[in-house]
Amino acid sequence: QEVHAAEMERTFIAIKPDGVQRGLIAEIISRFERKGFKLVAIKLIKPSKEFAQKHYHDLKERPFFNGLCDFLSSGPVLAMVWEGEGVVTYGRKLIGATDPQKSEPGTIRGDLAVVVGRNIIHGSDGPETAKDEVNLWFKPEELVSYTSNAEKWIY
Ligand code: FUP
Repeated sequence: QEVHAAEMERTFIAIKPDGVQRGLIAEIISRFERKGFKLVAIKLIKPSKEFAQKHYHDLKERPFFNGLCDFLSSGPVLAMVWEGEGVVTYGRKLIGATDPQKSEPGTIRGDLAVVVGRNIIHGSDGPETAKDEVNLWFKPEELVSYTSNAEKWIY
């Protein structure tokens, strides 16, 4: 079945400073890759606190906002865009519940994290947020459109 790249859903996924420092990059990328999602953008960046505040603007009234922004800007973050059918919702499933004490085993946070303030990964929570976050973290020319050989065996 032919599926055109232009119709394909995209989501923003970031490995936070704790995940990078703990050496979990390959483990996490591997889970998205093996599922059948396609990597279309990736870069390692150390966000400023101001940038972290933009990323988490929806949470600015929450008591943990300041600590959260300090944390996100405390070290390198691996920013990515993943593409595939249902990738926004299924990406959240792969990631697991926000609080790793509540995430199921088998999920990234369930298997690899212990506390909510160090939950190693971010994933957009809906299609509109995904568009906003992709635009915040990436320039259009950083997104790579291509056909992967595996696609005809996935779709
Ligand atoms: P999620 O979409 O799963 O990343 O969760 P939220 O957008 O609700 O929260 C964003 C981040 O805030 C979480 F990843 C961790 C942090 N957080 C806390 O530190 N304490 C809380 O009680 C809730 C969230």
